[in-house]
Amino acid sequence: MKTGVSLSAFPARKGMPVLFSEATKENLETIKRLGFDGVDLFVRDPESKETRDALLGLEKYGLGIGVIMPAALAREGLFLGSSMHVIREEALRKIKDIIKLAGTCGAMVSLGLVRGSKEEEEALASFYTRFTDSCLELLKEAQPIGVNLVIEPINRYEINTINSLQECITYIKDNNLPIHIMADTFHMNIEDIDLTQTLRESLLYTKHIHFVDSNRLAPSMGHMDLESMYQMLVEENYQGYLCMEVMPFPDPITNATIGSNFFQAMKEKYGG
Ligand code: LER
Ligand code: MN
Repeated sequence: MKTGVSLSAFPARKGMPVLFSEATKENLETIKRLGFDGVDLFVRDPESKETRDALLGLEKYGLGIGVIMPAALAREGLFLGSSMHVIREEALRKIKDIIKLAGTCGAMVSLGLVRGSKEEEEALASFYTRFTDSCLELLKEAQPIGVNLVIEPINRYEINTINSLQECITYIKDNNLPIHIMADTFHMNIEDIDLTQTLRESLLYTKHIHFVDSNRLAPSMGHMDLESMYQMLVEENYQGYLCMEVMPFPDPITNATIGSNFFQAMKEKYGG
């Protein structure tokens, strides 16, 4: 297993689960020194200087990129499942550019907040039809260059589609999509029932995990049994990232250090 932290190429807005804001020398040095293998990189413009500099910095420090996170597009009101054609087209155009970027650095691309919510009155099936069309369109870009797309289930207070991991597995199976899953234990803690068992059942599809405690801080700072989950992931030979997509509280270095100590202790006890 590999470990990571969330990093934004741009100054993170307050409230985002971004541990390190901007790919400064100090931040990259800290991430490396604490033993993390890489990052999930939040980008707002794949062609900007800030994004290019972040990629160069990560390469210089020998840090990988697990997933490129296009959550900033959702903030701009761009959604892959929108009922408005122009919005969907613009979201598709921008995510295709992010897929091309991911192809240059061996990363996956997340379809999380950017899938959007269904209209209050409409049936979930109508939303799914639009979102599935968008996924098929993105796969045309992603598959030839070997980029994996991952759907992230997100809790009901942020979005009203694909909230639980169980729903995500069903959606992918029903639509027979060559798409994977990014689980997030913070959202699972709100939406799923038997967390360790559900995560185990998802592993055929799950390629990346946001490994976060109940309060969206580093593992061991909240009340979740992340140790059992870690142990199960070792048993199942999970090879992907465990990424701390956490809030920067009380401050990034304290939070990252606590997480790094947790991963070190788990590795000594269970391997992985
Ligand atoms: C959203 O809450 C989330 O978990 C992120 O991965 C951002 O899309
Ligand atoms: Mn997440």
